[in-house]
Amino acid sequence: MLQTTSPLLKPIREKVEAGERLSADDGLVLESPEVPLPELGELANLVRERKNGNAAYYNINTHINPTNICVYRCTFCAFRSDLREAKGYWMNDEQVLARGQEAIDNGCTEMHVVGGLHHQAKYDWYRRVVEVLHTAYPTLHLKAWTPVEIDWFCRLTKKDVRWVLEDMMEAGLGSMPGGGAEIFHPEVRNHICEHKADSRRWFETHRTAHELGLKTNSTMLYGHIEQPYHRIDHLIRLRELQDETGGFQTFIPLAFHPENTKLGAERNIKRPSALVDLRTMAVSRLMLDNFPHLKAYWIMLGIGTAQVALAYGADDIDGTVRHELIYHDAGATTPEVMSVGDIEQVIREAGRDPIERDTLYHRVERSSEGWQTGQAITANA
Ligand code: V47
Ligand code: SF4
Repeated sequence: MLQTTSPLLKPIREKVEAGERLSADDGLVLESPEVPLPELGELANLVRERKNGNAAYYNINTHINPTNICVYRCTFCAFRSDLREAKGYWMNDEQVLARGQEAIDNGCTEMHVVGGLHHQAKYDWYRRVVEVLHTAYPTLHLKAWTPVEIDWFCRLTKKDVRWVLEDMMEAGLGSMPGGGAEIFHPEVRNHICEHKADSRRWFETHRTAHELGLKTNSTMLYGHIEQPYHRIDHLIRLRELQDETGGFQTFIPLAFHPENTKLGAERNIKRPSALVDLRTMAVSRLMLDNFPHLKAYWIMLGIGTAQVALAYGADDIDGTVRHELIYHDAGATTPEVMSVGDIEQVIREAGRDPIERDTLYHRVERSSEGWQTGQAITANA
C-alpha cells in the first residue's frame, strides 16, 4: 500500500491502483508542483514494478551519424552543420564499415543510425549506409532513421512512406529509433523545427512501420518553451497510436541541452533540473499505460539521475553507447562510453537487477563463442 497523503493525488492513486487509464486532466494534475515529487515517484514506481518487476534493461550499442550536414535548422540542435563549416562531415563506405567492425569487436548487438539531411546526398547514399553495414555485419541490428529522414527520402525518391520503409527493410533496416518527435503540438513545433516533418507525418511513418511489422521507439523533447499541456498532449497522442498498433517498444523523455543552440541562447534557457527530469519520467510512466518500457537515457540525464529514474518509472537505461554526438555537442558531460561492468554496477547501485537485452527486447546470452538471442522479455499489461 502506498503512503500517499496529497489530496490532489488521492483519486489518481485510486485509478492507478485499479489499473484504470488516466485522463488528460489527471495528467495536468500530475504536472502540478503541488503534487509532491516523492509521492508521484512512488506511484510511477508501482506501475514500473507491476510491468517489469525489479529488472533494469540495457544493451551493448553504438551510434553512427553518417553526416551532420543538414538542410534543416531546428533551433534546439547543436549537432547540425553547414557544408562550409569546419565541423561538417560526410562519411564514405570505408568509414561506415570501420564503425561496423568496431561495433562487432566490442560485442555490440545494435547500431543506432541517424543524422543530418545532406542537400547533396542522393537517396542511394542513405540506403547504402544500411546496406553495407547489414551485408558485412548481419548480426548487428540496425535501428535507423526517424520520420524526419523517411520524409526526406520520400521527397528524394518521389515515393511514399511505405515504399521507402520497405526498401530500407530490404537493405537491412531492423527497427526505428524514437527521434524527430520533439513536441507534437504545433504551438511549440512551429517554433523549434517549423520546416521538418510535422506531427501528422511523424505518426503516419510510425503507423506504417508498425503495419509492416517494424518495432519503433518514441521520444519527447522537454524543458524548453513547452508548457505542461503540450507534454500531456504529446503523451496522449502516443498512447492513442499505441492503442491502435502496439508497435512502440519504449518511450524516452529527452531533456533539452541548451549549450551551442539558438533556442538556448535566444530564450536564455537552462537545462532542466533533476527534479523536472524525474517528474517528467514519472508522469510519462503513469500516462503511457500501454507502453511496456520507459528509458532513462543516461547519456542525457547523467548517471546519478538515471539511477534515481529507475525508481521513478524507468525500467531501461539504454546502452553502453559509443560515438554519441547529439548530446555531447549540446553540452552533455557524461562519458562517451560505459563498459558493461560499469553499466551493470550503475544498475545494481540503484537496487535493480541488470539484464542485457537486444533491440527487440529479448534476453542476450553470451558465451566465449559470442552472443545469441534468448527468451523474449514480456512486460505485464
Ligand atoms: O530528435 C537534439 C533530441 C533526438 C537536442 O530510440 C536534443 O532508442 C536535447 O531520438 N537537447 C535524437 N535533445 C535522439 C533520440 C534517441 C536517443 C536515445 C535513444 C533513442 C532510441 C532515441 O535528440 C532528437 C531531438 O529530440 N535532441 N538536440 C538537444 N540540444
Ligand atoms: Fe537537422 Fe535533425 Fe538537427 Fe533538425 S535535429 S537540424 S533535422 S540534424
